[in-house]
Amino acid sequence: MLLLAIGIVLALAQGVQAGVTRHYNFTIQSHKVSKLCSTKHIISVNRKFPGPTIHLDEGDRVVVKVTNRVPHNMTIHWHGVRQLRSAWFDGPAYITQCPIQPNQTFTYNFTVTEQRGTLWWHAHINWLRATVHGAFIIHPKPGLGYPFPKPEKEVPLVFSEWWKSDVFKVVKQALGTGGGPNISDAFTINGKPGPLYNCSSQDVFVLNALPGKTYLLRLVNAVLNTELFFAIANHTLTVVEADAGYVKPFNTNVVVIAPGQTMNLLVTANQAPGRYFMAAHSYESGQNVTFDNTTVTAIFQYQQASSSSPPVLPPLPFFNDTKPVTAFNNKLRKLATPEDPIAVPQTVDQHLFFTVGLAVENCPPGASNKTCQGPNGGRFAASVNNITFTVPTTAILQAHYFNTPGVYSTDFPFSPLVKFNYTGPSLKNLNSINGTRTKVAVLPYGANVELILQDTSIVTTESHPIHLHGYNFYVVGTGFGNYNSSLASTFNLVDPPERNTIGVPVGGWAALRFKTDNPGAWFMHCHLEIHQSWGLDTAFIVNNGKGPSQSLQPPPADLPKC
Ligand SMILES: *[C@@H]1O[C@H](CO)[C@@H](O)[C@H](O)[C@H]1NC(C)=O
Ligand SMILES: *[C@@H]1O[C@H](CO)[C@@H](O)[C@H](O)[C@H]1NC(C)=O
Ligand SMILES: *[C@@H]1O[C@H](CO)[C@@H](O)[C@H](O)[C@H]1NC(C)=O
Ligand SMILES: *[C@@H]1O[C@H](CO)[C@@H](O)[C@H](O)[C@H]1NC(C)=O
Ligand SMILES: *[C@@H]1O[C@H](CO)[C@@H](O)[C@H](O)[C@H]1NC(C)=O
Ligand SMILES: *[C@@H]1O[C@H](CO)[C@@H](O)[C@H](O)[C@H]1NC(C)=O
Ligand SMILES: *[C@@H]1O[C@H](CO)[C@@H](O)[C@H](O)[C@H]1NC(C)=O
Ligand SMILES: *[C@@H]1O[C@H](CO)[C@@H](O)[C@H](O)[C@H]1NC(C)=O
Ligand SMILES: *[C@@H]1O[C@H](CO)[C@@H](O)[C@H](O)[C@H]1NC(C)=O
Ligand SMILES: *[C@@H]1O[C@H](CO)[C@@H](O)[C@H](O)[C@H]1NC(C)=O
Ligand SMILES: *[C@@H]1O[C@H](CO)[C@@H](O)[C@H](O)[C@H]1NC(C)=O
Ligand SMILES: *[C@@H]1O[C@H](CO)[C@@H](O)[C@H](O)[C@H]1NC(C)=O
Ligand SMILES: [Cu+2]
Repeated sequence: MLLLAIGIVLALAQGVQAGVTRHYNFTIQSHKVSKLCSTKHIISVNRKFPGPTIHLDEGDRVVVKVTNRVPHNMTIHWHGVRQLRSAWFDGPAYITQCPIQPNQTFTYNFTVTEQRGTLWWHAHINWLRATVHGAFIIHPKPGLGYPFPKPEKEVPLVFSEWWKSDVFKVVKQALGTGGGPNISDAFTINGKPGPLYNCSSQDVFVLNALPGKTYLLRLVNAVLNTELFFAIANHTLTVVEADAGYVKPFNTNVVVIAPGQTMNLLVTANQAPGRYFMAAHSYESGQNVTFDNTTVTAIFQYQQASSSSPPVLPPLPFFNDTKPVTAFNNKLRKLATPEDPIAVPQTVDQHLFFTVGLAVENCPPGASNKTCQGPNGGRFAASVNNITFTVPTTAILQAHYFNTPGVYSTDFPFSPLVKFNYTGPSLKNLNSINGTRTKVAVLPYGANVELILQDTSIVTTESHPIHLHGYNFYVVGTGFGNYNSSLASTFNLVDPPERNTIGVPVGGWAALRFKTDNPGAWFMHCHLEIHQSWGLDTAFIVNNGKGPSQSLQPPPADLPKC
């Protein structure tokens, strides 16, 4: 017994060997939850909300057997994991795989290399990610530490959005009426809304802090439809990582995090012993958009603090205040040290210019006006380069690999066919939908791509958190108004942040660069769930390069069928 204990201690001291396999079982179940004076069934993994945290070391293999025990189709996406040559396990429904149908299983099986930090996993079908999500933590390789002092403790803070009603009803109603979705009733931190809501005084996440110690907070924004401001009363936050990429540490009082994004912060318990709120509320940049304006809280509680003292709330910027967002995002700089190298493409082989924004579909002839409650008696939609994406009924990756015709077309325009003043006066009267289509943009292997994402004012300008699957990109520039190529001279090609999700500035643009070193079919979409449903999506197909090391692996035998 003693020898065994010594053996375990030695094994821990030496660190687990890199390249081990981490096994998880995910059972998709429905379970009853009481929150905010009401009870409902939610769909979750292993009856946990948020779901289990995945832990691994860089270089490990992750094997997750997913068993679907609910009467809904399911897929799981490993958000931000590059899936080098293993696109089959990326997860977006009908892009890389057909869904795992009720009573079916599918085993996700992939390695995680050249990445470390906080990422997350979530369902990637029909708003199920509302309750099916969790943190995905990649620890540095054994023996390698952090580029900052080792924290006392590491604490995931997973933000999500809570409706008292069933989320299926919320999306069904929005898509049925053509109008905006009903707003949520609360946000939660690690599944708990905190005491500022009705019937929630005890339903709060508490971080117990020791005076003088430093904590690593691993933030995950799993919220569906709004970006967030976050702060801790009276405490300075040090940002050390964004989207699993180290950044040059900087201090801030407030953090901005969009759905899909993750961020690591250090906070030191250096204030008078007490109880301090960690709080978040919406950053909503769209005009005339109704949104959840409530405040979610958790408590940063010092060991000696009296539990009777009411915690103090931090000030948060006003909901539509873009200035602190710009200031925050402009501070993000990749660490870019010999241990954390950077590879920004310095030249460009392929220029892409994509408009992203909301749109209006004219009320279809003969349709009831009950189904046309969007702007100007039409229906809300969204588009990229004026294409409203239609999700196919066969997975694009399968169609690509097996040369199945008729699933998608390859003529996604590399720049808008109609040029206009993208951020000028609202174009509400323009029917901005050019049919709904499954068009993809095909890119060769090994190309240096520059992608300009340009917000539009067709309905309202708005910050869109655009997520690209299978890649990280360098954010080499952002700005307001319309992009033009003379702005390329202002790009940061030295230490731009490397991300997988970028909040394109409201009424502005973001310039991204990446190298097409990962073959497959890769979804790109707005991570505001309602915008994704409205078609603010597209996909890339990146062709194989030369030889097996530049080619997609064959599909797994248990890949679900449509
Ligand atoms: C997963 O489930 C299988 C079958 O029930 C079991 O044998 C295995 O130990 C489980 N693995 C983990 C990591 O829980
Ligand atoms: C799934 O399996 C359960 C138990 O075996 C069965 O009751 C249920 O009808 C099955 N559901 C479907 C959709 O096949
Ligand atoms: C996972 O993939 C590896 C490499 O292809 C393979 O050797 C292993 O058997 C797979 N494991 C499972 C559980 O499918
Ligand atoms: C703590 O923060 C609150 C709210 O911003 C502020 O009113 C108070 O003065 C701060 N206290 C200290 C000691 O800084
Ligand atoms: C917002 O609503 C007001 C009042 O209905 C309207 O005058 C204005 O044009 C709207 N703005 C946008 C950008 O839709
Ligand atoms: C939130 O919105 C509601 C409804 O529009 C409004 O009555 C309330 O004052 C707002 N609360 C805050 C904190 O802005
Ligand atoms: C922000 O909201 C306030 C109050 O709702 C409004 O008066 C103001 O015009 C908005 N600012 C912007 C930039 O939209
Ligand atoms: C919807 O259509 C009905 C029947 O055509 C009409 O009576 C009603 O006024 C319309 N409602 C709106 C809000 O336009
Ligand atoms: C685009 O619209 C904006 C806002 O109305 C205006 O200031 C700008 O001059 C316009 N740009 C062009 C090129 O027309
Ligand atoms: C989008 O396409 C539709 C249909 O072809 C066309 O009427 C509209 O002018 C286009 N809008 C834009 C902004 O390109
Ligand atoms: C609409 O789509 C059709 C077919 O793809 C294309 O020929 C046409 O140029 C598009 N129109 C606009 C305005 O984008
Ligand atoms: C589940 O997916 C299958 C395969 O794509 C599809 O035929 C079926 O209609 C889907 N079921 C639901 C409830 O969406
Ligand atoms: Cu969006």
